[in-house]
Amino acid sequence: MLKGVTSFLQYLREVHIKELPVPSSVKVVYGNESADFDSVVSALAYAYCSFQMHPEDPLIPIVNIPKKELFLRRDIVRALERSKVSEDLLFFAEDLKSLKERFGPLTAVLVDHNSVEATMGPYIAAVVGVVDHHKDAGLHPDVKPRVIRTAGSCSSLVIRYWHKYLPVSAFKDIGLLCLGAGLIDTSNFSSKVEDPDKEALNLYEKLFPDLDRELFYKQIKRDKDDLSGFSIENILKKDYKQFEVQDSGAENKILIGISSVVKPLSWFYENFGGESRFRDECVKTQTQRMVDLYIVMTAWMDGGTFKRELVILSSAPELCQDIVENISDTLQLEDKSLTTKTASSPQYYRTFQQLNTSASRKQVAPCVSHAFQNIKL
Ligand SMILES: [Mn+2]
Repeated sequence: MLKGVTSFLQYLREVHIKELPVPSSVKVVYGNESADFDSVVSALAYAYCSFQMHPEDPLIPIVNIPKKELFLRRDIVRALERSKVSEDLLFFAEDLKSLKERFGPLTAVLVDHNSVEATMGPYIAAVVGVVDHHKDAGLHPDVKPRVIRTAGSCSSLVIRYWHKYLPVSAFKDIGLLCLGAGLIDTSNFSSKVEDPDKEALNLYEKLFPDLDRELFYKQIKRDKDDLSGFSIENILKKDYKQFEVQDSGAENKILIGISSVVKPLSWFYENFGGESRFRDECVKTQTQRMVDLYIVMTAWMDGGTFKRELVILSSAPELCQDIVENISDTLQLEDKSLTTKTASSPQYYRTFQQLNTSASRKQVAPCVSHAFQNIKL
């Protein structure tokens, strides 16, 4: 029996894929399009654990971004280094495409999301399992596993699911990466902690009794917040999700994009030549992504206080105005825009302090969708 994440990935590349007949229904597991720490690690952990139970039927874990974009996620890059997992062994978006081209449409387990994103539609023939902590879209009712519930980190749900079948020792080589996801998602198990997170933490404590958790958390957090040398464009690209929303009559639909960033707007203004430059970059992203509504969510610690801001822009000012009115109460938005819309600028662009700091993108995305569905067009 092969041991370790590296051996597992090497086996997939050098044996499994080479021996598969063409065509085959290749099985993959992947996280959501933001490809954040939780998504990447949940996919890797799910595949690794599954392989220990069913070595005859491996799943290929996919990091759902082009390989050249991984460098933007320093928390992931450095955590992989610490766990001695080489980037070159991982499978990325381009590998997913070539797997499909070679073997035919793929079968997938979804982690850290529970419906196939539009961009993935052409590659995935069937979903065969879901483990997630986002709002349940009610799809894939009969798959096994189908674990969709609240948890600080999806990695905790993956750990909990496989711990039903595998002994503690089976998690040794993947545990540190999963702990990293748990630490990031729950701020060192101090917020959004649910039972699955507690159970996962219990396992990590057995695996790594001597680990200084606080120190480890600080290290990962520092890596995540380290944006030195990145352009605004790259920072906005680093943690991005988009989704389409239909109104209740299914007559109109809009595409919404949300970037999450770990620095306040003032940091962008200071480091990148002022407010207008930041605004221009947001407009550029919105145009390039071809989204009707583009949102930037900032989240950071101001001294000891956790703060959030929300930037919202659109080339459809009236629609945007209506949506903002609709979400304002729930998110407790306080307008702090420096510039106002002028007759010459058809663009809606506003910045807000989001006083409801407990609402992360997980809550803001459904809130905005709901607002659009409520608007009388
Ligand atoms: Mn997650």
